Amino acid sequence: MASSSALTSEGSKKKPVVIITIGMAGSGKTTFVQRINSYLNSLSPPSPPYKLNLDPAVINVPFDPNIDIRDTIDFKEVMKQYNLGPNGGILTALNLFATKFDQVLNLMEKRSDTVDYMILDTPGQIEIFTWSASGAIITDAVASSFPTVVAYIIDTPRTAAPATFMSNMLYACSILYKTKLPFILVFNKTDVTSPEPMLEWMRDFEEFQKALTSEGHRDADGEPTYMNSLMNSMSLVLDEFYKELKAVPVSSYTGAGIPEFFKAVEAARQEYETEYLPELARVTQERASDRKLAEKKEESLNRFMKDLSVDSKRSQFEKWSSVDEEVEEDDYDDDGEYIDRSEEKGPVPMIDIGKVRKPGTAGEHINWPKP
Ligand SMILES: Nc1nc2c(ncn2[C@@H]2O[C@H](COP(=O)(O)OP(=O)(O)OP(=O)(O)O)[C@@H](O)[C@H]2O)c(=O)[nH]1
Ligand SMILES: [Mg+2]
Repeated sequence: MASSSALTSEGSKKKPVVIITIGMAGSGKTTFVQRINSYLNSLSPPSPPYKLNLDPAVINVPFDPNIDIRDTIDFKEVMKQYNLGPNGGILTALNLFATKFDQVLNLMEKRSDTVDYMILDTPGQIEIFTWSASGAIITDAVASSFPTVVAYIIDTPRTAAPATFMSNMLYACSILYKTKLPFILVFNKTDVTSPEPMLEWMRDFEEFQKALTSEGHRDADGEPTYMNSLMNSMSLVLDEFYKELKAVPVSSYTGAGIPEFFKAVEAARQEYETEYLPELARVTQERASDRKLAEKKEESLNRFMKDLSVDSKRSQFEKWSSVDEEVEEDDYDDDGEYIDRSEEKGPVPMIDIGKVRKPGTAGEHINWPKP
């Protein structure tokens, strides 16, 4: 049942928000989905989400998915049949699933009146979803039908070092620019490691510089190494990126931070409506006018080709008809017999030599070669 916050100003039901969980292998995506699922079920009134498992290789799913890729595709069979390794198998399974995604979207549309959230759990290997055609197809299809937000799950304990933090952020940055969707950085596993230093690095560029320096990226002369310079420059780029983002610390184990995560999701819904949707409409219109222009070009080209062929037919015809006219009076021979020219090939101008030789005609004085 839809909660009151899920109603539009006209009192009708708002579309559910789709949360796509993406993150490095083992960052806690599946556990996070399970945690938000139990949180939504514990609300009063409960708001059970619609859950999709897109990981074909997972053995145990702790939540009960409404749609499970494993029901339609046997990932081990895909590996066998296509002679693939585990990652190729997962990628091919996802590609096969994407070909039927219109049906999945129909099922989601059917349930959209009864749920407030739809959650997608993605495969462990992040690049399989983020850099594959099928990942893009699924993301674009969902985002063009529902308000959609990417929850980028960060393994906080494994991201505590400045270098790993930066590479994780660069990855997040690339996904943000690829999907252009509202983006939430979810610092998971905060029960193990506090994300505070990392949040400080995001707020204050100089703090990150300090952390880099204390890591000791200096050469024998005490000068920063090329690695340090590279990281310094990249951190400047990322500084811009951080301004676009909301970061929420959570623990999928204890449930800490989950209500804050849903506040960020509500803000992301607004962002989707004010920024993503108009951009989507603009791109769609641009594509439609590009298509119209291409159609118009093709149409005028076709017309031109048609005219050209009509012209060439006409000129052929005129050639023939002028010849006909020319020989009209010569269609009969001297004995009044009709000359059968059916064996003549093509519009070769025909001259009745016999006639021009006749005395008193135009060719009277011509010296015709004697046979
Ligand atoms: N301490 C702690 N451990 C967590 C938390 N969330 C997940 N884990 C553990 O992290 C490990 C990986 O969790 P998963 O939920 O399977 O991670 P995943 O990102 O779905 O993994 P793949 O799908 O294989 O990439 C498991 O051992 C979890 O128990 C958390 O908030 N705190
Ligand atoms: Mg998982």
